[in-house]
Amino acid sequence: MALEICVKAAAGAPDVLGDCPFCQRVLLTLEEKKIPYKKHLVNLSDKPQWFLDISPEGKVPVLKVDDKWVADSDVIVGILEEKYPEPSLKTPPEFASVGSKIFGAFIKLLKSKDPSDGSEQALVDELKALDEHLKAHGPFIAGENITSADLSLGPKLYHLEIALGHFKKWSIPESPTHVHNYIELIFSWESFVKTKAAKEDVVAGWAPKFNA
Ligand SMILES: N[C@@H](CCC(=O)N[C@@H](CS)C(=O)NCC(=O)O)C(=O)O
Repeated sequence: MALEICVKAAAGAPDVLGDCPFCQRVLLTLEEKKIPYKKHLVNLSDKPQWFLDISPEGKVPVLKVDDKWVADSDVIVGILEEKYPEPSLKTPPEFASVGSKIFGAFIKLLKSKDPSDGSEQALVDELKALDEHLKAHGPFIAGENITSADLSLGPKLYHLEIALGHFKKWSIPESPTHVHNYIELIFSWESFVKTKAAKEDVVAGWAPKFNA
C-alpha cells in the first residue's frame, strides 16, 4: 500500500509541487528506496483544517506511517530507513554532518544588507570545507553511493544556487571544483529531477526572506 505524504504546493498553483527542501529530501528518500507513495499538495498560505489536524505546527513534510502522521524530515527519514532498510541510505556517522552548516550560511548571506559583515566569507568557507571533503571521499558525501546526507544537502544547494543567483547575482566561486561536480551530479540525478521545484517557485519562496 502506498504511503501518504503532505508536501508544499507551489504558491498560486495548488496542483504543482512547491519549493520545500525538506519535502524534497523525503520525496528523494521514497524514490531512492522505491517506496510507493501518494502526495498531498498543501497550500501553506491558506492551510486547510484537515492539514492542521494532522500537523498541529502547520509544517510540511508530514508522512503517514502505520496510521500515524509523523512530522519533521529528520524523524521521517529515520523511520523510513528503519522500516525499509533496502537499499540502505545510511550515511556513516563520521560523515553525517558534512555540509550541514551550508544552509544556515546561505540564509545569512541572502538576508545580509551589509557586504562587509562576513556572511559571504562564512559561506565560502563552508563550501571550501565541503570541497575538501568531496576531494578526499567523493563523488558523494560517503563515497561511491548516494546516501541520506546527499539527499538532505542536494535540495539545499539547489535553493542556494537559485536564490543567491537571483537576489544577489552571486554564484559559487569557480575554485571549489569538487563542489561544482557534486552539484552537477546531484542536480541531474533521476530522482532529483523528478522531485525538484520549478526555479520560479524557489525564487518566489525566498522573496519574503530577502526583502525582510
Ligand atoms: N525541521 C523541519 C522543517 C520543515 C519546514 O520548515 N517546512 C516549511 C516549508 S519549507 C513549512 O512547513 N513552513 C510552514 C509555513 O510556511 O507556514 C523538517 O526538517 O521537516
